This record gives sequence, C-alpha cells and structure tokens, in this order.
Amino acid sequence: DSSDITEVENYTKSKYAAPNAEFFGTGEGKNIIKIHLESFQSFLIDYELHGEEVTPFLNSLVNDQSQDYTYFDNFFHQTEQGKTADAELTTDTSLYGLPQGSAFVTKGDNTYQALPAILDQQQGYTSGVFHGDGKSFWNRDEVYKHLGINEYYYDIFYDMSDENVINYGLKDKPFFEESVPLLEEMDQPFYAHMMTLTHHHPFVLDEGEASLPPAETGDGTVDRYFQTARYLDESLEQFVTDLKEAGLYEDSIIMIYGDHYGISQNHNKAMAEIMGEEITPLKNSELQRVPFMIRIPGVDGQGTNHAYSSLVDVMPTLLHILGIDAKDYILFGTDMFSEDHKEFVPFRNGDFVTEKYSSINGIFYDNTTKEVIEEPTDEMLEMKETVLHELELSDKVLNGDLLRFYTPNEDWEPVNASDYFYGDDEL
Ligand code: GP9
Ligand code: MN
Repeated sequence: DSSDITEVENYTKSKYAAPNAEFFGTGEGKNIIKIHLESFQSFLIDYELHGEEVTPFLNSLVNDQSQDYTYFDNFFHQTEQGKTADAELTTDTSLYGLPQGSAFVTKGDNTYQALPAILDQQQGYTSGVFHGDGKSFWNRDEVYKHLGINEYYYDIFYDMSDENVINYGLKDKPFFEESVPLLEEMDQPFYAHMMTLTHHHPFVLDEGEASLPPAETGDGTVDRYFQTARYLDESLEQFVTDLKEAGLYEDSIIMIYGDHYGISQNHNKAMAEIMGEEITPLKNSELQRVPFMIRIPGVDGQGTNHAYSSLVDVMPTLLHILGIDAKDYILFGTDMFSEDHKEFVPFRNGDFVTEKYSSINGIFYDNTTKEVIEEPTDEMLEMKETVLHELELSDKVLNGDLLRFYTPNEDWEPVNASDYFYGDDEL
C-alpha cells in the first residue's frame, strides 16, 4: 500500500547522488542512440586471440581518446532469468529484475515511470526500440506500452529472408544496415534503442561470416564466442560509419552497453584456459563486468573511468546528462558521473561487489589479495544489509505495483498503455 512506497521513497532519496555540474544538461535535446551488445562481457575488450584483437573497433573507442568516449571498466550487469529483458527493464527504470522469472513477462502491466515516458513528457523526445526478433518475445509488445515507448520496430519491419537470419533472428549486419533509414525517419530528438542479437548463445555464424578462427579450448561455446563477438564488432563499426553518413553520429549521445554474460559457469574449465587462471567464485563475479561507454557531443571523453557501477545507474546518469534532476523519481541507481555516486554493485542474488571487497555466497573476499576475509568488519556487514534491503524494496515496488501510488512531480502524467500502437497491432 502507500506506506510501502513511502519506505521505498525514503530509501532511494537517501541514496540519491546530486548531479556533477560538468555534465548536467550537456546532452539536452540531443538524439540518444543506445546500443545493446548482446551477451558481451568486458573481458573481450583488448583481449587478443591468436595474436589478434577480437574487437578492434570497440577497442578503438576505448583507447583512442580522440573518439571522446568515456569507458566504465568496472561496470557490471545485474540480470537474472529475465536476461535481455532484465537489462532493458533496469536501464530504463533503475529497478532490479525479479529474483525469478522475468518482470517483463509477469509485471508487464505494472505502472512504470520509465525513461522513455519521462523524456517524452519533459523534453518532447520520441522513443523507439529496434530488434530483429518477433514482436512478443519477452512480452515486449505489452510492457513497452507501459514504459511509454512510442515506436517499436521488430521482425516485420526488416528483411527476414533466410540469408539474413540466424539463431534467434536477424543478423546484426543487416539489422544495423536496415535500421539507419528507420532512424532517419524518426521525429527528433529521439531516444533509440538498438538491440543486437547474433552474439547470443550458442554463438553461431553462417559459413564464410567468421573473420577470426575459433579459440581452441575444445568447448565449442567458448571457442565460437570470440567469432560472434568479432562479427558484432564489425557490424557496429559499419553502423557508426552509416550514422556518420546520415548525419546522425556527431551530434548524438551514443551509449553502448553489454546486457549480461554470454559464458555461464558451466564453461569454467574452458574459461580458465582463456583467462589463464582458475575461475573461482570471486573470479566468476569479476567476469560479470560488461562494457558501458558513452559519448556526449561537445564533452571531452574521460578515457577510462574506474567507478564501480552497474545497469541500475544508467537511468539517473542519462537523466542528469539531459538536465533532468533524478531526485524526483524512484531510482535505485545513482549518476555515475556524480561526486556522490554510490560505488557498490548488488547482484540479483544478494551477492555484491565494491571497490575493495566482494561478498559472494555469504563469503567476503579481498579484491586485491583475492583472499577470504575471515572476520568481516561492521562496515562490510552493514553493506550486506543495505544490499539485501535495497533488493527487497525493489521487489516490493514490482510485486505491489507501488508506482501506482507515487507522483514524481507536478509535471508527471501517468502513462496510458492504450495510447500506444506498434506495427501490426489491431486498431
Ligand atoms: C530475444 C533476445 C535474446 O529477443 O533479446 O534474449 P536473451 O536470451 O538474451 O534474454
Ligand atoms: Mn541478452
């Protein structure tokens, strides 16, 4: 009931991190192109296989300062069974996915105060999601209406002929190629979410499409992972070239992130060979890093930013870049550019990492020595309580549909799902 939302509000407002004046409002009115790198883990960045870079294009964004990206190298995913859908939910609402199942599926009709709706109401943005899979996968065609997503481009908008399709759907190269004209048609400013698909388990490509030989661990999933990552890297490079040609690159905010791991713990043996060290529980948590990089037009890139950060932090960060104060909203993350950014990363199962130590399966580890901390300090134990409390509050919001009872500010208008229509919806 409404007393629960007050408890949540008190918590998120006490966690709030005020904007950094250097960044606040710098991207106001700019188009936003959010690029989802399917199953992409950060260990791929600058990794060399057979003496070759696996992802030379992404590496160039990270390493070449003149590209003006800021790369967060301690950024983690927080997804559970909802996988891609959890990453979508978390980046657009700053809520956690559920401990089991997918909130997109089971809480698709909830009230949300999501980024697409806020940007539309506050600054007239048009939002769109682009994805070469069926309309209703992960219940997207329903939940998107509750998030206030204006346009949804799914398989019927693309050329899904046999040579263009593999695994779950459209290959990333035709996906990006065919998306550029759709982007050019959108009303501006837009908030566009490009969701790739080819670098997805079981990581398969068609004959002749791999430009890198597989790894040689003997575990096919791990060995092919590098080849589809290279394919994704190539598709992204072409997309950037095409955006530049269309005049949509230089003056847009470009945000690139990985949604979740691609290699599960079932592949620890092969991964030990790849990483050159045993995959301990601590090492496994370190491998949950996914890339986050952002380019804001007119703002110098910082190179690599080491702040501990995660998917929940994306929405408050973006709000502040657009000059919208995050403090009115129920958000579990904090602005990554803020001086007051909260540097702890809860995972969905209650484990968490901080800069100095991690808590995994009830055991604390020193991140530097990798040793077990036999006697955790009070601060560590309190941090664990905070993490569990935070996750519990997020679950309360979803399970009780609590945003029904919350009014962020005078400007806010509740989203009416029946105002939204996508593609072949029945009118
Ligand atoms: C399906 C795609 C893959 O449309 O988003 O989802 P995942 O299996 O990663 O959740
Ligand atoms: Mn995914």
